[in-house]
Amino acid sequence: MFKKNQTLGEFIIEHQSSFKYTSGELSRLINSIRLAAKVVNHEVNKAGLVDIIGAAGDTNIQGEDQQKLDVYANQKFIQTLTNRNIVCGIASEEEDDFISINSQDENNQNRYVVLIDPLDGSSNIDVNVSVGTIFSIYRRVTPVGSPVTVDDFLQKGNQQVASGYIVYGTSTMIVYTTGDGVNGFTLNPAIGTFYLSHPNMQFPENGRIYSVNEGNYVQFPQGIKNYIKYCQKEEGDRPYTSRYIGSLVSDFHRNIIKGGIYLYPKNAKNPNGKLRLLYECNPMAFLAEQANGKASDGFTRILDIQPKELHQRVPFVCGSKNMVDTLEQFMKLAL
Ligand code: AHM
Ligand code: MG
Repeated sequence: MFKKNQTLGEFIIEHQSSFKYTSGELSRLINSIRLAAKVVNHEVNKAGLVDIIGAAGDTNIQGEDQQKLDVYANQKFIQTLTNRNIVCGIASEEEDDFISINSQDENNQNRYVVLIDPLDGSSNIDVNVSVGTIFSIYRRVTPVGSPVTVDDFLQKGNQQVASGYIVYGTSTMIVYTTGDGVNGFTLNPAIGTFYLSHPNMQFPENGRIYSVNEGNYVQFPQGIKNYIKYCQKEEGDRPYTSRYIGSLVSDFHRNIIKGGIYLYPKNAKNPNGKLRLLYECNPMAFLAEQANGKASDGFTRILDIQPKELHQRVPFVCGSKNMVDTLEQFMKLAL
């Protein structure tokens, strides 16, 4: 069924018919993301060479400094999706509000909205550590041909039709799902083509890696503290190994391949956690479930949370199924 070394372009065409709404619109949309990813990749790779890194001077809605490459990636993804007239709306972690596309044009029959974190983990750029792009795609809920509203974006994660990430690492990869498993494609930079390199990716059911910013330990909820102590205890296959890149995409990517759990719990500075439900947690949760893994806020399935606002944050735990199950048991016991 999977042809290794198949190009992403070929794969998209071949698998188009397995998607339940087969108008080709979603395929064209994923193709546009592929194109923007290549452009952003080129720029990310140059970051160490030219004087492009450093804060652009702006702050985003969360009050964080924006790096220049964040701004660049944000513009590229928005431009590509807008110019190709492929979506009816875009929401970005770097924009205060959602963008309605061609809202005046009644002939705009586009049915999809995209939510994007254009460059996640951007504090890693100027130290040459991998960063990523995360995207999430929904069908609009308001009538086709009318301007999009916030309701088109505030959908539960279980309504996603596709999600994925691009990791700009030692190799650049696109990993995505349209609800039929997870596949990974690696860029051959010499010819600018993504090839199927990781067909049918699956989280191992058990893992031995835990990824968390332990600097925040004293502020974590008791259940998280107890779970971390459990990971460190010498017993059975433990202690587990601690690995934390501080780039969600890269930490997730390692854990899906090797087996592990990623945690970003609430702490004093971030009482609702740090990560954004719509731009980071939902797309990663959809990928995790499609790859036999699990994603939770410690108690509840991420994909079942009803979003209330675009930039909502949520505690996030994601990874190998049995590890997330155990974490949830610790959370319940500590209540
Ligand atoms: P960002 O969207 O501002 O880049 O923040 C998200 C990133 C994640 O990629 C990463 O896992 C986390 O923030 C790291 O946060 P911290 O430095 O607090 O550990
Ligand atoms: Mg982010």
